[in-house]
Amino acid sequence: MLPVDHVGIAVNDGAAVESLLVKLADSAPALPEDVDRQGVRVRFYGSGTSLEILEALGAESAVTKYLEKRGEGLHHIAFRVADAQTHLDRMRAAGFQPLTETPVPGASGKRIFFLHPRDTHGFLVEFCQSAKQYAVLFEHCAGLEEIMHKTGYCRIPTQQLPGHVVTGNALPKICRSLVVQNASFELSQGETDAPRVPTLISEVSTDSHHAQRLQSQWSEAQLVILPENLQLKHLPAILLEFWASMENE
Ligand code: CMX
Repeated sequence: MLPVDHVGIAVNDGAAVESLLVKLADSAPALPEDVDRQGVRVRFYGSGTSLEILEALGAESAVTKYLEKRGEGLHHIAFRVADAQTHLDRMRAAGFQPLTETPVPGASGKRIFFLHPRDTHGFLVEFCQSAKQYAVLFEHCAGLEEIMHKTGYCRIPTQQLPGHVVTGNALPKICRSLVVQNASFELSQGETDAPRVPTLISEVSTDSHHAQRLQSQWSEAQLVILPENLQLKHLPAILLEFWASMENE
C-alpha cells in the first residue's frame, strides 16, 4: 500500500485539542501554518505518518462546510507519493475525477490533490508529494530501490545497468547520494574515483578487508558502511536519518 503521510482531523478550535493530541501522538505540535488556498489552518503532530489538525479559515472554507454538516472528526486520509502528477493521471485513467486538473500547493510545501468522497465510498482522499525528496542512485540493490521508491521520498534519477557503478563526474547533478549494496569487492578492486556525494554502502561488514580498502581509497567521500546482515526493511529509516544528518550540517 502507498504510505500514509497524514490523517486530517477537522476541529473547531485547534488550541482546545492540543493537550489531547500531544498525548495521542506522543509528540509536540509543529508550528501552525495557514494554507490560504485551502482555507485552512493546519498543525501537524508527529513525523513520518502524522496527524493533521485542520481549522477553518473563513466561511468559504471546505472545512467550515464540513464542520457545519458533520461536526468535528476524521476529515481525510493522505497518501504520500513520489510524484503527485503521475498519481493524478493514474487515478484519472482509473475513472476517478480528481478535484483539480493538476496538483496544487498544500501545507509544508507539498503538492497535493483530492478525490471527491462520492467517488470513494464517503471518505476524502488526498495524495501528496513531499517537499523533501532525494535523488538517489542505487547500485546492485533493486530490492532497496523498490522499498525506497514506495516511501514517496525517493526519486531515481536515471536507470543504470546492473553491475555498473557510477562515481565521480558520471553522477547526475541532481543526485543527492549514492547507495551501493554488496559492491565493495568490485569497487575496492577497481580504480574508480571517489563519489562526490555522500555514499551509503549496505550489507558490508565494517571490518571487512574490502570495506577498509574502500575507506582508504575514498578517504574524501562521506562513507557510511552499514553492518552485515542488516535487513532491507530497516534501510528506509536509516537513509532518512542519513539525509537528515546531512541537512543539519
Ligand atoms: N469527508 C467525507 N465526506 C465529505 C467530506 C469529507 N471531508 N467533505 C464533504 N463531504 C461530503 C458532504 O458531507 C456531502 O455529503 P452529502 O451529499 O451526503 O451531504 C458531500 O460530501 C458534498 O459536500 P459539500 O459540503 O456539498 O461539499 P462540496 O461538494 O462543495 O465539497 C469537497 C466537498 C470534498 C469537494 C471539498 O470539501 C473539498 O474541496 N475538499 C478538499 C479541500 C480540503 O478539504 N482542504 C483541506 C485539506 C488541507 C490539507 O491537507 O492540506
